[in-house]
Amino acid sequence: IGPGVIPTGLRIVPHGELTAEEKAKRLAAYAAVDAHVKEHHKVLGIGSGSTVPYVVERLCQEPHCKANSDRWFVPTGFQSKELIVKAGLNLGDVDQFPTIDVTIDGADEVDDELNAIKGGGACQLREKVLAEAATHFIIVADSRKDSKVLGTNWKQGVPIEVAPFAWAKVFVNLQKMGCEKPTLRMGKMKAGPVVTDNGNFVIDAVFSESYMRDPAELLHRIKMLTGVLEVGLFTGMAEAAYFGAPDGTVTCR
Ligand code: ABF
Repeated sequence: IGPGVIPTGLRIVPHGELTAEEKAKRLAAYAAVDAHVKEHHKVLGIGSGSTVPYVVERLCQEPHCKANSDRWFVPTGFQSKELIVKAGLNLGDVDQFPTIDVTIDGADEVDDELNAIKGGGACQLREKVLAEAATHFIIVADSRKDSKVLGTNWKQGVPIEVAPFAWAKVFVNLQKMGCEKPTLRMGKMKAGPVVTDNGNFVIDAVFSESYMRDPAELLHRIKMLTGVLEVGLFTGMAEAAYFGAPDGTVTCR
């Protein structure tokens, strides 16, 4: 590390022999890059989570991706910004590139119709902006994320980014709406709430299966609550999802 370079401790991908789970993530990421990133794509959205580093790893294997080329990379948050910088790629932002060719991102759960729960990493607002800005939005995940109905495997609830001064009001709104268990997400030391890259709080809202079966309607209802900035339900956005499995296979839907 040279002068002026801040060590964040963030690695692009884990060192050493990968676990079966990590290999599954890498398979999904490589398959998505190979199928959807074309040489003429000049602006790529880079998502968050532990699967996306393998997307960056694969992109770095392509000579036309490296810095000084005319390809730009737009991050969904602090982690992906670090990935881009550490990989030596051109860092861009959505205000420079409001239209993105391809965004590749992880997910917490994906249903049969490619609706997804996202925001376990508290980046759902920027993730949704980059998904919506993209001509092609692609999800990469390991096979545990693949389910028929959202909420089957991801028990933490729907992540909702809220303005800090409005969190308690939104909390009560969610209870009245039928949310079984809203929780203000706290930091690891429980000393205070998690604060997003945008300076907001996150409420994780558990809804019963009857609500989760219609994620577009649920999204609409939550989004109407004043103080809600974004909801981690991504409905009708993904063009494809890649699921890597520990047996070395990849399923694309
Ligand atoms: C982001 O990272 C989030 O929307 C989601 O919460 C999480 C998935 O991470 P991982 O790939 O580590 O499961 O994509």
